[in-house]
Amino acid sequence: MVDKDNSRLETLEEYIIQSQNKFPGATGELSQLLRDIGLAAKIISREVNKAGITNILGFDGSKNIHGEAVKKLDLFADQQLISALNRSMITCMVISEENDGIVKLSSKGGKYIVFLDPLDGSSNIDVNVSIGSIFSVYMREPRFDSTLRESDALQPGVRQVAAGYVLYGSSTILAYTTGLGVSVFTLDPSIGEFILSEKKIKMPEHGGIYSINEGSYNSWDPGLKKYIKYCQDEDAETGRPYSARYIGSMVADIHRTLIKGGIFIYPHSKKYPSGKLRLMYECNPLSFIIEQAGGMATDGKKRIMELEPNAIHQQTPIYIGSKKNVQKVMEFLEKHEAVEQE
Ligand code: P6P
Repeated sequence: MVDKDNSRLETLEEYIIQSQNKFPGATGELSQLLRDIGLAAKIISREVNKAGITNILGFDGSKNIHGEAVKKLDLFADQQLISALNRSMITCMVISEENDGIVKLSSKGGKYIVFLDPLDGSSNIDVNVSIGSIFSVYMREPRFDSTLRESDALQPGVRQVAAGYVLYGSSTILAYTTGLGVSVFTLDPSIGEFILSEKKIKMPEHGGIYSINEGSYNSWDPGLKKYIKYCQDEDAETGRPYSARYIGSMVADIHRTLIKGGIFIYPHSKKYPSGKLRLMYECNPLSFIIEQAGGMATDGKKRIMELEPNAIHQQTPIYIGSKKNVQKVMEFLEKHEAVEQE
């Protein structure tokens, strides 16, 4: 595709097909799944961008499995993504934040399982702050058992075959990886196409931004308190004091971290003893993206993508971002855990 000044523009569809052509054995099914998500993202983007003038803001009166009031746009996004995946008959089931159990699709033989956070950060919808959709794709295991079970979906993040997010912000962008680096596309609403803006993106090895909700300071581990104090100390050589940035929408905070570097932290706390963010449809997919861009993601001790899931809505603490920043916070956590154990 070429622009009016004859410059080469690569659409998401073209990029997916070209990437697939590098694998002679590829069946095209994963490509189709990614295109399905791209289509749903365009439809959701249109609704998000006009939400203020249509009756789609606000709550629909129900609550999700986490007891959080469900907003109308959450349900709209969930429906659009699930119906797009259902139409192409290559996904056998979806697990989504908006549904308590597994959602079985028409194709019982579909080879993929997809986890979704259809509209992450939805508490920000009413105040026009960026929100996002997150997806994580696995091969169905065992392959051909006719009965679909939750246990088929409980696979560690290292088994993801694809993952990504859509960020509905000042522009709508889609970032995804299939394990060969991270590609970022920007939606051009005038032509309704996602256009390639970055491929094989590499994040800074270190960043001068820390991102955490400091409202829960009193329930943090001592090591984390000391790390945040370290970030705030003056030290020109290490670029401190760092800047504090917290949007309260994980996709937006992670996208900034991907581009500018730094660290995003959601620790366990008194209110969330196991952490607030969900392993399977927030932490694993975003960890896949960040690791593919050269970063790191742990729960404070273990690599996020090696955590063995035991529930589809399981929560976990997360420390994610530039490698040097995550390594530094883990030093503080380990050092102060050792002190506590003495
Ligand atoms: P808090 C949004 O509700 C979300 O799930 C993530 O997108 C975000 O990072 C986090 O929760 C914000 O939580 O407790 O800081 O408001």
